[in-house]
Amino acid sequence: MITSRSTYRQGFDPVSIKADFPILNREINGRRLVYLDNAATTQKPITVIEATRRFYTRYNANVHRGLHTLAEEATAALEAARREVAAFIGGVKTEEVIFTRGATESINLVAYAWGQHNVKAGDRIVLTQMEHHANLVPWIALAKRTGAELAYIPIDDNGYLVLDRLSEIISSKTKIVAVTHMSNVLGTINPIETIIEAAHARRALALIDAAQSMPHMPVDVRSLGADFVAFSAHKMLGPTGIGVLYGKESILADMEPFNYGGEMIGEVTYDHADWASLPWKFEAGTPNIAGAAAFTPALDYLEKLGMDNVRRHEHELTEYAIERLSLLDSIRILGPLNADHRGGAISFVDKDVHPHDLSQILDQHGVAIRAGHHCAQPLHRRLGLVSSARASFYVYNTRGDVDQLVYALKEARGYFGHE
Ligand code: 7TS
Repeated sequence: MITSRSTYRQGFDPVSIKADFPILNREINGRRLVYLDNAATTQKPITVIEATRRFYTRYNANVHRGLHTLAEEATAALEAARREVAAFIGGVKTEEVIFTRGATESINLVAYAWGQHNVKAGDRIVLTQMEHHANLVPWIALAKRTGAELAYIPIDDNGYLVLDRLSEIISSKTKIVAVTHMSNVLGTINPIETIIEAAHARRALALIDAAQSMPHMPVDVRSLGADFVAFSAHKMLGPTGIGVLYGKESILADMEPFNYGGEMIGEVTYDHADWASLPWKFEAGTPNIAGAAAFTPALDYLEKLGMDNVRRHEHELTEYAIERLSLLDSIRILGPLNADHRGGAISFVDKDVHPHDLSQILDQHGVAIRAGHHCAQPLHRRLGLVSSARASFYVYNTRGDVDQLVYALKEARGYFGHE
């Protein structure tokens, strides 16, 4: 049962939300599944699962090519998803919504299709010390190809960006500033408005990695003024294999394509081709039509809950989890301790038990968390760590889930002979 925006207090009930997610009925090792790996991927409500089934049982066909009923319905589903995304992210034009395989591909698209033609030797690419590899490695590769340099906005020991030297780091040589909105390790919500403004003051572009923010809080890309925004459907109740690159129309219009082939062309001869209009110029080949068809109900679900309510629920849960985890002396939480400044991805280390061991013992208690470097090796090194454990929340998580996490952490310590 989902509720309208206005009835948060009476209506936002994660227990009844749980009932919409069949997988959450599973038992793992004889315990109720407590799924706390939402920063990696979220579970899917029945409406998303049904939409996938409906696509393949009712109107599977290729898009933009056929004139038969199924082709028209499949095309309509793809374009309806695009309209829904455009509305969800703040009312942008559909020309500005490009479907990709996910946030990773969205960022690679910019690093190639924009970067290759706009970044040259001696230019600067600015990132932060807390980036996921998806918003790091494509830029390292671009810097290597072009001879550009990389510069990093540093973090402090509490997991906040240090902005003191921002106008120095974003120098006049800077061509793009690519920053995560919410860290997948620290949970930190970054002051991206300030960073976008600083980038624009130097005539640099700003790319926002919204893989962790778009699913968890209202994000209005138009009012932020970002030039590019990347995110993935699978982290926001939708299917895997589809994501979005938002780009300002004027910038996308000037860019060369990323991939070449069918679907993205205007007119082709044996020795010449020109490109389709936006957004199809960037969507070569058969797109993930089934994915788009199932992305729409995921966005519907979040819209009905209301993104303000989603944020409020996770804020409350994060506050509770930090409070409970802070009572465990052996645990060090990474990132801000104030839930106002962070999302619900909480990474931590136990002074005695390795994150992989924690994760395995927690699994014995039905609790799914992540252990490792979470695709942020340089950040872990900066924190003096190799790996960490991470619990991350979503709409269906409850205080009971946090209690089960804390209980299982204590059990894990006991298993290894610690108090
Ligand atoms: N950016 C951030 C901030 C992320 O957290 C992730 C995925 C990505 C980009 C890449 O998204 P993808 O859908 O293209 O893979 N983060 C994680 C994680 O923290 N654990 O597994 C995937």
